[in-house]
Amino acid sequence: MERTFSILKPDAVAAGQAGAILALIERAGFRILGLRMLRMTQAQAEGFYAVHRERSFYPSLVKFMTEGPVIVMALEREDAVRKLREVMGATNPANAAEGTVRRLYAAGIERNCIHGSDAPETAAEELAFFFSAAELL
Ligand code: 3AN
Repeated sequence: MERTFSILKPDAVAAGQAGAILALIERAGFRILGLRMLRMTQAQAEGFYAVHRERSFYPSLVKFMTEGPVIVMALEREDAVRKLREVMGATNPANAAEGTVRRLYAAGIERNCIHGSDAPETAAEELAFFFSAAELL
Protein backbone atom coordinates (compact mmCIF):
# COMPACT_ATOMS: atom_id res chain seq x y z
CA MET A 1 0.00 0.00 0.00
CA GLU A 2 1.18 3.52 -0.79
CA ARG A 3 -0.11 6.93 0.25
CA THR A 4 -0.43 10.07 -1.77
CA PHE A 5 -1.64 13.59 -1.19
CA SER A 6 -4.20 15.45 -3.27
CA ILE A 7 -5.87 18.86 -3.35
CA LEU A 8 -9.18 19.64 -5.02
CA LYS A 9 -8.31 23.18 -6.08
CA PRO A 10 -10.49 26.32 -5.68
CA ASP A 11 -11.82 26.10 -9.26
CA ALA A 12 -13.18 22.57 -8.76
CA VAL A 13 -14.66 23.30 -5.33
CA ALA A 14 -16.33 26.54 -6.53
CA ALA A 15 -17.78 24.79 -9.57
CA GLY A 16 -19.37 22.07 -7.45
CA GLN A 17 -17.19 19.37 -9.02
CA ALA A 18 -15.75 17.98 -5.77
CA GLY A 19 -18.21 15.09 -5.50
CA ALA A 20 -17.78 14.02 -9.13
CA ILE A 21 -13.98 14.12 -8.84
CA LEU A 22 -14.04 12.19 -5.55
CA ALA A 23 -16.21 9.57 -7.24
CA LEU A 24 -13.58 9.14 -9.99
CA ILE A 25 -10.87 8.79 -7.33
CA GLU A 26 -12.85 6.22 -5.32
CA ARG A 27 -13.78 4.32 -8.48
CA ALA A 28 -10.05 4.09 -9.24
CA GLY A 29 -9.65 2.08 -6.03
CA PHE A 30 -8.39 4.73 -3.60
CA ARG A 31 -9.29 4.68 0.07
CA ILE A 32 -9.77 8.12 1.62
CA LEU A 33 -7.63 8.24 4.78
CA GLY A 34 -8.16 11.90 5.57
CA LEU A 35 -10.10 14.80 4.06
CA ARG A 36 -10.55 18.43 5.11
CA MET A 37 -11.83 21.66 3.56
CA LEU A 38 -9.77 24.77 4.22
CA ARG A 39 -8.84 28.11 2.70
CA MET A 40 -5.09 28.21 2.12
CA THR A 41 -3.33 31.27 3.49
CA GLN A 42 -0.85 33.16 1.31
CA ALA A 43 2.00 31.72 3.42
CA GLN A 44 0.69 28.15 3.07
CA ALA A 45 0.32 28.44 -0.71
CA GLU A 46 3.79 30.00 -1.06
CA GLY A 47 5.29 27.24 1.10
CA PHE A 48 3.43 24.43 -0.61
CA TYR A 49 4.54 25.58 -4.08
CA ALA A 50 8.04 26.73 -3.00
CA VAL A 51 9.64 24.46 -5.66
CA HIS A 52 8.02 26.69 -8.29
CA ARG A 53 9.04 30.03 -6.74
CA GLU A 54 11.39 30.96 -9.61
CA ARG A 55 8.76 30.21 -12.27
CA SER A 56 6.92 33.04 -14.00
CA PHE A 57 3.53 31.55 -13.05
CA TYR A 58 4.28 31.36 -9.30
CA PRO A 59 2.55 34.61 -8.17
CA SER A 60 -0.52 33.78 -10.22
CA LEU A 61 -0.55 30.18 -8.92
CA VAL A 62 -0.39 31.39 -5.30
CA LYS A 63 -3.22 33.86 -5.96
CA PHE A 64 -5.35 31.13 -7.54
CA MET A 65 -4.74 28.61 -4.75
CA THR A 66 -5.85 31.16 -2.12
CA GLU A 67 -8.93 32.47 -3.95
CA GLY A 68 -11.37 30.10 -2.24
CA PRO A 69 -11.68 26.88 -0.26
CA VAL A 70 -9.82 23.73 -1.26
CA ILE A 71 -10.24 20.12 -0.13
CA VAL A 72 -7.03 18.41 0.99
CA MET A 73 -6.97 14.61 0.98
CA ALA A 74 -4.79 11.72 2.09
CA LEU A 75 -5.34 8.77 -0.26
CA GLU A 76 -4.19 5.17 -0.20
CA ARG A 77 -3.93 2.33 -2.69
CA GLU A 78 -1.26 0.23 -4.38
CA ASP A 79 1.01 2.43 -6.52
CA ALA A 80 -1.01 5.45 -5.31
CA VAL A 81 1.25 8.25 -6.56
CA ARG A 82 1.45 7.01 -10.13
CA LYS A 83 -2.20 5.90 -10.24
CA LEU A 84 -3.55 9.23 -8.98
CA ARG A 85 -1.56 11.09 -11.62
CA GLU A 86 -3.15 8.80 -14.19
CA VAL A 87 -6.62 9.68 -12.87
CA MET A 88 -5.70 13.42 -12.89
CA GLY A 89 -4.39 13.55 -16.46
CA ALA A 90 -1.67 15.82 -17.86
CA THR A 91 -1.02 19.24 -16.27
CA ASN A 92 -2.38 20.93 -19.39
CA PRO A 93 -5.97 19.67 -19.89
CA ALA A 94 -5.48 20.02 -23.65
CA ASN A 95 -3.00 17.13 -23.39
CA ALA A 96 -4.95 15.12 -20.80
CA ALA A 97 -6.30 11.71 -21.78
CA GLU A 98 -10.01 11.09 -22.27
CA GLY A 99 -11.87 10.43 -19.02
CA THR A 100 -9.25 12.03 -16.74
CA VAL A 101 -10.21 14.68 -14.16
CA ARG A 102 -8.42 17.46 -16.00
CA ARG A 103 -9.80 16.49 -19.41
CA LEU A 104 -13.32 16.36 -17.98
CA TYR A 105 -13.27 19.43 -15.72
CA ALA A 106 -10.19 21.70 -16.03
CA ALA A 107 -10.29 25.09 -17.74
CA GLY A 108 -6.54 25.46 -18.40
CA ILE A 109 -2.97 24.69 -17.39
CA GLU A 110 -3.21 26.76 -14.18
CA ARG A 111 -6.86 26.27 -13.23
CA ASN A 112 -6.54 22.52 -13.51
CA CYS A 113 -8.81 21.30 -10.68
CA ILE A 114 -6.54 18.89 -8.84
CA HIS A 115 -3.09 18.46 -7.36
CA GLY A 116 -1.42 15.09 -6.80
CA SER A 117 2.04 14.42 -5.39
CA ASP A 118 4.67 13.62 -8.01
CA ALA A 119 6.70 11.02 -6.03
CA PRO A 120 6.36 9.00 -2.81
CA GLU A 121 8.92 11.27 -1.04
CA THR A 122 6.98 14.38 -2.06
CA ALA A 123 3.76 12.68 -0.94
CA ALA A 124 5.18 12.15 2.56
CA GLU A 125 6.21 15.82 2.79
CA GLU A 126 2.92 17.11 1.43
CA LEU A 127 0.84 14.84 3.70
CA ALA A 128 2.80 16.17 6.70
CA PHE A 129 2.16 19.74 5.51
CA PHE A 130 -1.60 19.33 6.02
CA PHE A 131 -2.19 16.29 8.27
CA SER A 132 -0.79 15.20 11.61
CA ALA A 133 0.36 11.57 11.85
CA ALA A 134 -2.42 10.87 14.37
CA GLU A 135 -5.08 11.93 11.85
CA LEU A 136 -3.99 9.33 9.31
CA LEU A 137 -3.88 6.13 11.37
P1 3AN B 1 1.19 18.97 -11.75
O1 3AN B 1 0.12 19.65 -10.93
O2 3AN B 1 0.62 18.29 -12.96
O3 3AN B 1 2.10 18.11 -10.95
P2 3AN B 1 3.29 21.00 -11.72
O4 3AN B 1 3.72 20.48 -10.39
O5 3AN B 1 4.31 21.17 -12.81
O6 3AN B 1 2.08 20.16 -12.35
O7 3AN B 1 2.66 22.44 -11.50
C1 3AN B 1 2.00 22.77 -10.32
C2 3AN B 1 0.83 23.67 -10.65
O8 3AN B 1 1.31 24.87 -11.23
C3 3AN B 1 -0.11 23.08 -11.71
N1 3AN B 1 -1.10 22.18 -11.17
C4 3AN B 1 -0.72 24.31 -12.32
O9 3AN B 1 -1.80 24.79 -11.52
C5 3AN B 1 0.43 25.32 -12.25
N2 3AN B 1 1.19 25.37 -13.49
C6 3AN B 1 2.09 24.47 -13.94
N3 3AN B 1 2.62 24.85 -15.12
C7 3AN B 1 2.04 26.03 -15.41
C8 3AN B 1 2.16 26.95 -16.49
N4 3AN B 1 3.00 26.72 -17.52
N5 3AN B 1 1.39 28.06 -16.46
C9 3AN B 1 0.55 28.30 -15.44
N6 3AN B 1 0.40 27.47 -14.38
C10 3AN B 1 1.12 26.35 -14.37
